[in-house]
Amino acid sequence: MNDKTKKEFIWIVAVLVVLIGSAIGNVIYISMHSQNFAQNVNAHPTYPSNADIVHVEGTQWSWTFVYSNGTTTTNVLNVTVGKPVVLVVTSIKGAEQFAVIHDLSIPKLAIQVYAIPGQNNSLSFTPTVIGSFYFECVEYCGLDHYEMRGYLNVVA
Ligand SMILES: [Cu+2]
Repeated sequence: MNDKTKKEFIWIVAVLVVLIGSAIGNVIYISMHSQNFAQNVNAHPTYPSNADIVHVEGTQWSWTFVYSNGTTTTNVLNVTVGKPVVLVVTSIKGAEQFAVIHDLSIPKLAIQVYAIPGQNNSLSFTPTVIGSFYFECVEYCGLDHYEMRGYLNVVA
C-alpha cells in the first residue's frame, strides 16, 4: 500500500466511523424518545356544546366541508355569526392522487391549521363579523395547489 492509498483508506474509514457512529446514535435517541413524537396533549379538547362541528377534508386540489347535518360544500365554508365553530381538519386521498399535507389559512380570522393524512387537527373560533373571508391552502401540495382557495361566508 503506497502512501496515497494509505491516506485515502484512513479518510474513508474515518468518514465511515463518523457516519455509522451518528446513525447508531440517532437510532438509539429515536428509540428512547419515540413515545413523545406522537403525544398529543390536545387530543380531546372540550368545545362549547352549541358549536357547529365542521369536518374539513383537504384533497388534491380542493377543500370539502362536511357539516353536522350531512351536507357538504366545496371551497365554500358557511358559518353563522356569533355561533362557535369547530373545524376538524384532515387530508384525504383524491381520485387518483395521494393524500398529502395541506394547510388551511383564513388570514382575516387569524386561523391556520394543517391538514395531515390520518390525523384530525381541530380548532374552534366564533365569527363576530358578517361577511366573506378569503381562505387558501398555504402548504404547497402539488400542481394545482393554487386551486385550493375559496371563501368563508359568515351569515346572520
Ligand atoms: Cu393543498
